[in-house]
Parts: sequence; C-alpha cells; structure tokens
Amino acid sequence: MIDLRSDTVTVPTDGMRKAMARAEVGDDVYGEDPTVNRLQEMAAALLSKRFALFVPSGTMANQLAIRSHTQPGQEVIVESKSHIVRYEQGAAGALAGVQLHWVPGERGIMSAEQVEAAIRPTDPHSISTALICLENTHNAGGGTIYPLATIEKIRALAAKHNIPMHLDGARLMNAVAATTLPPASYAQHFETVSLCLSKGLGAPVGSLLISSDRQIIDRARRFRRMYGGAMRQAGILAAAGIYALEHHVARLTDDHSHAKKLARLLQQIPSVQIAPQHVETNIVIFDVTDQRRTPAEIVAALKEQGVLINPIGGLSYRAVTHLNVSAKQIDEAGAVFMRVLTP
Ligand code: TLP
Repeated sequence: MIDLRSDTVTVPTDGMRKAMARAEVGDDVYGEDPTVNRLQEMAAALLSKRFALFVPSGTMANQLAIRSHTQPGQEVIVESKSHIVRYEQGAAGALAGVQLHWVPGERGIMSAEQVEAAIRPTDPHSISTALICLENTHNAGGGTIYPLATIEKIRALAAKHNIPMHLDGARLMNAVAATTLPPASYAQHFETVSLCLSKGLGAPVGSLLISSDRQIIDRARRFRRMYGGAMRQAGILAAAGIYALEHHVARLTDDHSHAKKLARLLQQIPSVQIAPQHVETNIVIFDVTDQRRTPAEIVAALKEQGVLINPIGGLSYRAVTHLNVSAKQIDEAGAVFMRVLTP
C-alpha cells in the first residue's frame, strides 16, 4: 500500500528504534529525564531560543501556546483554514476560553493588511486581540511556505500593537529544508513556536513548544499538566525525536521533489485540476471532476489499486509525501491515479 494520507503515518526506522531502546530515562515531571532534557535543549538551540517543552502532540503544543498567551474572553487571530481552526476540536474556545478571529488567506497565507484589519481597537467596547497565530508550512493551503517578508510585516504590526505571535510550525522544518533559510530566521519573529517530530521527521510521537520567554514556558508546563500531557519516562519518545532531528531533516527535500513529481503526473490526467507550481513542500492538493463517483468512491477505488489519499471536502483531495514513500512508489502511484481517474 502506498500511503499518501499524511506524513503522520510514518513508522520509526530501525536506527530510530535502536536509539529509543537505548534511551536513558527518568521521571520528566521531576525534570529528571536526561533524554527529554537533551531534546528540549536541542530544539531550543535549533531555533536559537532558550527553552523548549516536550509535549505529546502538535495540537497540545498549539493549545498550550494559546492558553499561556491569553486570558478567557480575549481573541486570537488565525487563518480560516488553519489547523487550529479546523482540526483541534474547538480547543481554543473549550479550554482557553478565547474567541478565534478567522482571516481567509491565499493558500493559507494572510497578508499584513488582512491581519491589521483584524486587530481590534482598544476601545471599551471591543474584544481585545491577545495573540496572532501563523502556520508554516500551511497544511490546508497545500504545504505553502510563509514568505519571510510577509512574516516580517505582520511582526512589525504585532510589535506596534504589543501582541505576541505564535507559529504553528508543525512542518517548519519543511519550510527550512525548502528555502535553506536558517530556522531562526522564521522563529525570531514569534514568542512561541510549535514543532512536530511526528510528521515528516518520522518520530512516532511528540512535539515541542519553543520560546525564549521563561514565564510562558513555565505557564505552558503547568497547563501541560492540566491538559494531561505531563509524561514520566518520556525519554524513550524523546530519543526518537533526537534521532529525527539528527537524521531526517536534510532528507525532507526528497519528499518535496517526490511531491512535485506527483503533481506533474497528476496534471496529465484530464479529470484532475492542479497547479504544480503551487506545490512548494510535501503536500499536494488537487481537485477531481468526476460526474459518476462520489469522493468516497474515488478514494475507495484508489485504495483497491494500492494508493491511499484523503478527501478534504468538495472536489479536493490531499496527498502527502514522506519518508516511507520512495521515488519508485511515486511513479507507481502516478500510474494508479492515471488508471483510476481517467474518465
Ligand atoms: N495534521 C494532521 C491532521 O490533524 C490534519 C495531518 O494529517 O496533516 N499543526 C499542523 C499544521 C498539522 O498539520 C497538525 C497535524 C497539527 C498541528 C497537529 O498535530 P498532532 O496530530 O500531533 O496533534
């Protein structure tokens, strides 16, 4: 089976499993797991920040950031198709008590002008804007890389209005691999950054919340406990994360070239609408026009031929490349798409 549903489906390599088995561990609630501590130091250094907190998931990292930066009754600016809006079960409202202010971006990217228009005035009637969240790369936007110039403009606005910024950097390393910009060139514009080890980096579990602000990290650590995310001998998992950061960052460019190849193959199919130039990293979003079959039927027909993808609403589908998909499998998947989707 060629599984293109997500880069979350990756399984640990032998090398990663060996590193996990050998990991030195302790009780992380006491701050005594040396492997967790090492991962946190590594991740902070990677982004040129001072602190990092290991958490079970990207969702928890985002939600700890939102909870730690805000008070109930405040507002958070987010892009309308962001993970925080679509896929976190309303946690910002349910757990942090904040209201999300959705801004519709262009393939997930908000302009500085849009963000400026969304910042509330500081009059006695208006809700107060407490946080601005960006997502880089943007998942539902199609793995879009946030242009650094746009981030800089949004940052200048945020600074003017004294509003902190959080980056959902679940796939930040994909942006880094694609642009060859140092991670800090992005991270420097955000008070907090979340980074996932269990997407393209191939670890089984784990994300980090990274910041130079000790108070924010201390708050996030308390909320991590409240949210049930404080773990004990988590070094077994952190070892996988260390291995991922050491061995799986440079190879992300393979996933990007596989995604571009897949987009070109899809473009040759008459029923498919795709703009290959929009494929910037490892996510391929495309539409299929098929009068005879529903999206569920199309996905089932592809599965029967050995290819898994996700329908993402309307006529749209998402295919994601990752370390368990080879160049040869991309060609095979292209042939399956051609067979199944040709009217
Ligand atoms: N994304 C998953 C699904 O939840 C949609 C996927 O298959 O792409 N931020 C971004 C940008 C993400 O794409 C994801 C996961 C998360 C956060 C959450 O990570 P987890 O699943 O670890 O909570």
